[in-house]
Amino acid sequence: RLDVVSFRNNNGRKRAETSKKPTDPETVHSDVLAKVEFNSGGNRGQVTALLAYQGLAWNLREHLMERMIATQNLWREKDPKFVYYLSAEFLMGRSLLNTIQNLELYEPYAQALKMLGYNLETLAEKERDASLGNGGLGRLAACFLDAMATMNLPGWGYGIRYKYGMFKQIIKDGEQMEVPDVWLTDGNPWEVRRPDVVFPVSFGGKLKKTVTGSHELVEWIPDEQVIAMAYDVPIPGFNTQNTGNLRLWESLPVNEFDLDAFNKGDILSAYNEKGRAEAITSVLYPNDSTPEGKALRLKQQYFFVSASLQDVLARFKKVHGNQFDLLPEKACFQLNDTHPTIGIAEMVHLLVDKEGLDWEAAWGITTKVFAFTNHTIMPEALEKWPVKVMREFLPRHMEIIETIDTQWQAFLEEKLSEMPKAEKQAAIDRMAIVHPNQWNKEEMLVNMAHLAVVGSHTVNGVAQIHSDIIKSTIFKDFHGVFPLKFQNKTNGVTPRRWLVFSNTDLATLITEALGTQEWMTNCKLLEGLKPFAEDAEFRKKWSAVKRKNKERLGAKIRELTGDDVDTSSMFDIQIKRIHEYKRQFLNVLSVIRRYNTIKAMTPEERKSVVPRVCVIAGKAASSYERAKDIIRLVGAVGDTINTDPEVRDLLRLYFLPDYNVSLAEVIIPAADLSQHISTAGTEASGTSNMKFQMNGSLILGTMDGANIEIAEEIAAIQGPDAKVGDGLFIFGVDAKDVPKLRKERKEFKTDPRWDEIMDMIKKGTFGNDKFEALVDSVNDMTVGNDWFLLANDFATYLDVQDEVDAMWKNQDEWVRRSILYTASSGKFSSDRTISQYAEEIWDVQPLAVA
Ligand code: F58
Repeated sequence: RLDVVSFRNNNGRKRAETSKKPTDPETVHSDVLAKVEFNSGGNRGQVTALLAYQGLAWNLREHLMERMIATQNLWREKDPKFVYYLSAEFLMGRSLLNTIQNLELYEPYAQALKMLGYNLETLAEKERDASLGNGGLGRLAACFLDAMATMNLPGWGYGIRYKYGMFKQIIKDGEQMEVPDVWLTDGNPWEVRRPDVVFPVSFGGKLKKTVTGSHELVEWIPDEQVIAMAYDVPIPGFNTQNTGNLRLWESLPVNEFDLDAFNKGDILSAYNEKGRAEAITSVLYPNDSTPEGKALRLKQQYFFVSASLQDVLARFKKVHGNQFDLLPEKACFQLNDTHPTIGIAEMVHLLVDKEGLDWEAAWGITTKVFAFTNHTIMPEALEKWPVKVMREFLPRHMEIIETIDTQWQAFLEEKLSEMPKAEKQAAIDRMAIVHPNQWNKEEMLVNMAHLAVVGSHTVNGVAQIHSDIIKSTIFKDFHGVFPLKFQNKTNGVTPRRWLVFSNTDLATLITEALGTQEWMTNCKLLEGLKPFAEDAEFRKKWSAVKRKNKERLGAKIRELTGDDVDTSSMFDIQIKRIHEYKRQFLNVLSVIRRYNTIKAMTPEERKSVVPRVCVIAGKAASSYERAKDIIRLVGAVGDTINTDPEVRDLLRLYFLPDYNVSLAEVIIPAADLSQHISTAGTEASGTSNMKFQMNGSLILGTMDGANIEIAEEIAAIQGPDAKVGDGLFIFGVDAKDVPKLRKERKEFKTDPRWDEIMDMIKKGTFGNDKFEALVDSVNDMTVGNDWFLLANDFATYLDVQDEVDAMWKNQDEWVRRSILYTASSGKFSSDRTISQYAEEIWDVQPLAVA
C-alpha cells in the first residue's frame, strides 16, 4: 500500500484547500463513530460492517457536499456556459473507494477503519452497485461525468432515480432468472434528497386553443400530474476540488392520497394516485413488448426530460430573466441516444406556451442548444413511438412534433427542388419525422432519431467506423442535406476507475516507471512505457502484477462456482451484454472445438496444449430468448468440460453470474486475452475493449467499432513499419462485405468442423438440451439465416485462436505486447473524448475552483 500512497500525494503540487474538514485518522475515526450513533442510532461499541460503511459514507458525503457547494458557488458567480448530459441511464457502480481515492484520502480512511476493526477493501464490498443502466451506453455516461468533473467542466448529468435498477441475474439450472434489484433498502448515503427542488410534470388531457389576431394560444389541460423531486449525487473529480452533480428525479404524487376518496371510505383508490405516480420512476426500462410497457417508458422519458429542462430554465431565468436568445450561450443539452429526444418538443412547448415566445424564435433557440449522440444502428433499438400513444400522453407535444415535421418537409421541398419530383418525394418520405409503420401502414409512428437529427445542431457516432456508417445508412439522406452536422466522437473510459483504482498495483508500477502520476489525467504520457517493454526486469514485474490480479479473479471464480482454477492458465474473457451480434455463441463454438481437439489427443500430445480458463459473463434482456439460449449453452458446455478429467486441467469454461460494474473491476485487470468479436459493422464502438487495452489484456477481435482505432494506436506505437492489426488477433469479414455475404449465406459451404459441432449440440452432447432454436438460428435458412455470419467467420476465428496459443508460448513477446497495449491506450481516456465534445460540440470551457 505504501507505493500507492506515493501517487496519492499529488506530485508535491500545492493546491488551495477549500475543504475545512480535518482528515487525520483519529478525527475520521471519531467522526465515523458519531455518524454511526447519530445518523443510524447504532451503538459505538458494536459497529457492524454495514454501520461502518454507512458512517464512512456519510462522513465522505460531507466532504463532497462542501466541494460541490464551492464549485456551484463559483459557477453561479462566473455564469459560464454549461453542458447538461441528458441520459435515461447512468451506470455508476460503487462509490466508496472511488470517492476516497478521488479525494486522495485513502491513507487516513484506511487507518481510521482499522481502528474500527475493518479493512477498507472488504468493507467496500458492502456497497450495492448503483446499476441504473443496461450496458455500454449507461456506463459511458458515468465515465463522462467523471471526466467532466476531473477536467473542471461546468456541467451536470440529468437522469432518473430508479427505485429498481438493472435486474440481478441468477443462474438456476443453467437458466437466467431475473430478480429485482432492490438497491435502496439500506438507504443511499451518496445522494442528497432535495425536497426544495420540485417541478410538476403533466400527462394526457386535451388542448384549448384561443386565437387572437394572427396569434394562436395553445393551452394544455392535462388530466394527470406528478411531482418530480430532485436527488443530487455529487461527482468527485480526480486531483481537483471541483465536484460535479448528477441530478436524478423521483416521481411523486401531487397529493399523498386522494382525500375525497379517503373520506368516502374508498381507502384503496385513495392510494391509487400514489402508486401510479411512483410507478414512473420505479424500474429501469420495463419490458416494452406490451403497449402498457411502452407507455410507461415514454412517460419515464418525458418525465425526466421535462423536469430537467424546467430546472435549467428556472436557473437561467434567475440570472437572465426572459432573455432567452442568450440561452444558446449558456446551455447545451447532449442527448444520450434517442431516449431524451422528447426534450426537443418540450423546449418548444416551454418557450412558446409558457414563456410566450413565437414559434420561429423558440425553434431557433431549440436547434442551437441540442446535440445528439447515436449509439447503435440496430433497428430494434431505434425508437419509434406510435402517434396514438404519443397523442394520448403528450397531446401538445404530438402537435408540436407535427408542426416541426411539416416545416421540415417544407424546408426539404425547397432544398431538394432541383431533384426530379418522384425522387424528391421519396427522399422527403424517407426523412419524415412522422411516418407509417413499415409493417402496418395503418399505424403512424414518430421516428425519434429523425426528430433528434432535425432538432440538433450536431449528430455524432461513437467510433470512426460507426460515424461513417450512420452517414451512409440510417442517416444517409440527412447527411446529404446537412453534411456539416455530422461528427465523430470516439468513446473513452475513465482511467481512474478502470485502471488507477481497480488495478492499483499496475498503476503503482506505471507511476514508478514514468516517475510521475501525471499520466492519470494526461493518458498520452502512458506512451512513456514503450521502452520498458524491452526491459526484461520490468516485464517480470508487469507479469507479477497480472498474476496477482489473476489470483484475485481466481478467488472470485471459487466464490461464484466453487471451482479452483490454475492461475498460470491463460485467462480468456468475454464480458458484455449477451446479444447475437456480439457472438458469444461463436466463442462457445471455438471452446467446443478446443475440447474436441484435446479429447482426440494422446497424453503426450496434450503436454503441448496451452491451458485456458474461458470466462463469459453478461445479462440477457428478459424477453430475448435467443440470448438466454446462449447463456444456457455456455453453462451446459462448461459443465461437460469442467468435469471431464481428461480435459479440465487444460480447459475450463465458466459463465459468471450477475455481471456488473463491480465484477468488471475484478475481471478486467486479470485478463490475459479479451474477446470483442461482433460481426463487422454491428458494434457501434464497444468500451470494454478500451478498459482491457489499458489493463494490458491482449485483444482478439474483429475490425469493428473502436477495435479498429485501438488497432491503429497499437500499430502506431510499434513504429512506422507496423500495420494496423499487428499485435492484435484480428479475424473476420470486412464490414463493407457484410450485406453481400448475408445475401449469399444460403450458398455458403460451412466448414466440416462447424458441421461436426452443430451435430454434437443437436445430439444433446451438452446437458439434456438440444438447443434446437439456437442451432437453427445459424443454420436453417428458413428460420434464422445466420444474420451475424458466424459460419463465415468460424474458420478464420479458429485460425486466429491458434495464433493466440502460439504467442502465449512466447511469454516474453506476450508481455511485451501487453505493455505496448497499455502504452498506446491514451487515446481512449474519456478525458480525451470529453475535451473533444467540449471544444467541437458544446463550446464549454473549464472553470476550476482555485
Ligand atoms: C452501446 N449501446 C453500444 N445500448 O452497443 C456500444 O457499442 C457502445 O460502445 C456503447 O453504447 C456506448 O456508446 C448500448 O449500451 C443500450 O444499453 C440500450 C439502452 C436502452 C435499451 C436498449 C439497450
